Amino acid sequence: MQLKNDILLRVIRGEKVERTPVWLMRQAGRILPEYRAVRNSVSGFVELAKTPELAAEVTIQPVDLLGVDAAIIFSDILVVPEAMGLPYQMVEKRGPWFPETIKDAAGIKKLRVADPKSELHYVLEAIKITKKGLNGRVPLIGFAGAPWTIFAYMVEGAGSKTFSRARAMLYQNPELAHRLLDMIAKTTIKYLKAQVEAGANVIQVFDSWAGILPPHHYSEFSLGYIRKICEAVTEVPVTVFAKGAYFAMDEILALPCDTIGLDWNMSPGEVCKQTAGKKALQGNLDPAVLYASDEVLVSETHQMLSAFNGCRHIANLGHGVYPDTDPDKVRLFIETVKAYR
Ligand code: 1CP
Repeated sequence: MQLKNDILLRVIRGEKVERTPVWLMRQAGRILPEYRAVRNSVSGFVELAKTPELAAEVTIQPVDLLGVDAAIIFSDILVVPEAMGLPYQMVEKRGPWFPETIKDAAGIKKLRVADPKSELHYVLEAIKITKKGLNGRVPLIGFAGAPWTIFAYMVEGAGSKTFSRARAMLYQNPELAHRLLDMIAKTTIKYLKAQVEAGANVIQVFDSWAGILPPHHYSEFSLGYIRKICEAVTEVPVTVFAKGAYFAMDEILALPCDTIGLDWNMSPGEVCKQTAGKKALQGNLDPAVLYASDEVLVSETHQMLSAFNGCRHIANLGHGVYPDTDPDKVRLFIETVKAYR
């Protein structure tokens, strides 16, 4: 189907655009009272994500209520470990928790490379329903975690400031770590290809915990697997968002992907020069700017937009929108981007 608003895709393809496209990481859910209402009608996040009609409804909400230029499918990166045989729970106000974690070869032996058409059918169904509901209004972004970030949760068992157990395995048993990373990467490739087949127009790979690795480990245990994903998913453009990985920017820019996501510690001007127009850049406003006065919010947004001047830019935050952000501040951010020339 022909998209009515394809400005995001045009920037990615390197075509001329009349303004900067804009969407927000973690825009589906979190901040909208309309999301809360749907979320409260079920037992929790997992039931919501596994009910395709409802997942589609909350995916479309920010398009109607905020005016963003793309939708992102409502799901989580942790559906992948579950599909491989390691289930998670979402603990209210605490985040994800895995009753079992991967400690040794015996743990890996119990896992499988998942078949997304059966184990992740609910996400694919949600994508199909979302596409119908969007009716071509904006593109739909599919996503997955980068293998390193998924590995970190599977070994650690929950969110962590240090992910010290996950990082310990890289020193104690690198061969085992590679075996697990390889299984995650294989599952992720099948899963992303299935998302594209179901209707995703763009794919984003979230390496949320890139920044906790030393550079040599980041090259060895993360980038190689992201590269495999980029090489395999050729049907639609791929965005790589590696939070905190400014130390690896040269290698990230050399990936066969279309767009690079920047967090707010990264310098748009420098990366812009380095890309030399070969890739689109996405980001990178500090999400805390959305707590500022309207005046400061507008001026910070203008500053961010001008820092990307001269390169192909998709406006976004440098990480997910914080849950206690006022939706009116989000609207002001979006309006400011759309009005900027
Ligand atoms: O954009 C959207 O809101 C769509 C849905 C979405 C996405 C893209 C959710 C729903 N999660 C994600 C990605 C995700 N999940 C990432 C990558 C992006 C990022 O870095 O923010 C990560 C690291 C997770 C893992 C996760 N899931 C966390 C973080 C835990 C930690 O280590 O600190 C948490 C708190 C969740 C729960 C979750 N995921 C999504 C929602 C709506 C929620 C809240 C659960 C609830 O409503 O009870």
